[in-house]
Amino acid sequence: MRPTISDCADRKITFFHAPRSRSGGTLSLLEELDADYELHLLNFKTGEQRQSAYRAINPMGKVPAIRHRDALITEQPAVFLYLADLYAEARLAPPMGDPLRGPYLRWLVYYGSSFEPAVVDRSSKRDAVPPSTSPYGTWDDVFNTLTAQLAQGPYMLGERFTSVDVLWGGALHWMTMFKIVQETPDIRAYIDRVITRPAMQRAAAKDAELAAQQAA
Ligand SMILES: N[C@@H](CCC(=O)N[C@@H](CS)C(=O)NCC(=O)O)C(=O)O
Repeated sequence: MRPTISDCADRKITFFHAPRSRSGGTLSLLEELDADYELHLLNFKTGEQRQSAYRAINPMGKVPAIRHRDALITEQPAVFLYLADLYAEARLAPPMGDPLRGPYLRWLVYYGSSFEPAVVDRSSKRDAVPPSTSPYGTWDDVFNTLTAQLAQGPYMLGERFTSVDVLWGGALHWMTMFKIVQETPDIRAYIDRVITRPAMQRAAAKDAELAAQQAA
């Protein structure tokens, strides 16, 4: 049998992270996976992410980004897919052939391709484009699709906790905190279920420590 990526001994990645940013979700996932990584910290306050040294790594000047061997992976859904497959033994990614693989891909990609664009449009009070030309349709479509899925709980894919929940639970946590997304009882219960996990708590404490270090 050909070796898979998970058989490879060399699974250490470089993680490009800025405290208190979207890359906090990846920090949580790395903690859930008990992954081996080297941290490359960026200081948003000094605009380090927009300077040439980091642009040479990620031309978008954004985090999260990870590097594994010669490959750079950006975009949260891709980063989550890559890491959860790389550390498959943590069982946060239903494998190929598992009936949950399709829904798993769907909900990770939906987050980046529909949900975030909808949230950003809504929070910046942009004029909506016609639903048929928008990547997500309408905010109501997006929100109702999410709440209908969560109502089936306890996790996005039902009984099984996956990396999808690390992404969605963490994002809904900050989005409801900043009142960008409306908090319903199901959403609140879901967030609490996810963020109280020991690994999620450890990641939050690490992120706070890194933020404090940068502020000092
Ligand atoms: N499409 C990207 C978005 C990443 C993103 O917007 N990251 C923000 C962090 S909150 C960032 O790096 N902002 C710094 C900047 O643009 O200067 C993804 O899904 O990962």
